[in-house]
Amino acid sequence: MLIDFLGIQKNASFNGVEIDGLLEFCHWFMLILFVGWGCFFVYTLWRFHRSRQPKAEYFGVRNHVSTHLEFSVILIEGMLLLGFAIPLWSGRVYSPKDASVHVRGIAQQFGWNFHYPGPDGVFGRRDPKLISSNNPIGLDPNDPAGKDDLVASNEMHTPVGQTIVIDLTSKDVIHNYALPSMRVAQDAIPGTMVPVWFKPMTPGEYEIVCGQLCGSGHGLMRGMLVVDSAEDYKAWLDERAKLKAGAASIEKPKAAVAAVR
Ligand SMILES: [Cu+2]
Repeated sequence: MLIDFLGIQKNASFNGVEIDGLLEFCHWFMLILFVGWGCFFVYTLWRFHRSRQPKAEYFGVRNHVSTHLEFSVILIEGMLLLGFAIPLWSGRVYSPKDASVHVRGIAQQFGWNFHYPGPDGVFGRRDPKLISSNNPIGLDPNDPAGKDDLVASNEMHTPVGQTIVIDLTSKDVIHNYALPSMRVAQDAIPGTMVPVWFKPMTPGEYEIVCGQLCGSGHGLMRGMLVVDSAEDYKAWLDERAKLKAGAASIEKPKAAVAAVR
């Protein structure tokens, strides 16, 4: 395949198959155009060299071959746009109804926080005033919906073969959630919540990078997407829930001691 030769990361998602198909087609089309117009250019250099054409020709081309060629190119480009690119784009911008995993991605200088709603499937309330080093997304501890929520930093897990929706936002400046192996890239903009979806095809670890120059640590703003089997994903969620329960039980005695003092 041509795009393998160009060094693009290998696709690991179902949604990426169609995107790669269009990329492949466009690159072949551009290669054919490049070679075609390149040959034409070399031909004109040879044909209109001063030894063959000592006097300038003021009337130019008299037949309509170039006009037909131009219209053919416009037609193919129009077909590419209307027949392939716009349908593909419209499929990317809707939020799928069959999503089995719904996550929130909260970007910050310079890292990623992933917020899972927990077994109840409801995201707990967040308040920017509650943000601290222990509570990077400002989750409200008094909201019952947030009791079972899980927050992971720079590590996102998903089950393989399921549709994943991630709502993106940012705590500070504009970042970009770029996941080349899933053929996903979406800006994370403060004050908005923008959904993006993908469907992982192959288990493994994939790099999440920031695709928007966001400050001095931009190059270090990397996360990891781990695509697990269904069992491994459940085990990871259970492990995170246990870690959260453990951290809460450490926090409580501390608070009690502080209250006594
Ligand atoms: Cu960034």
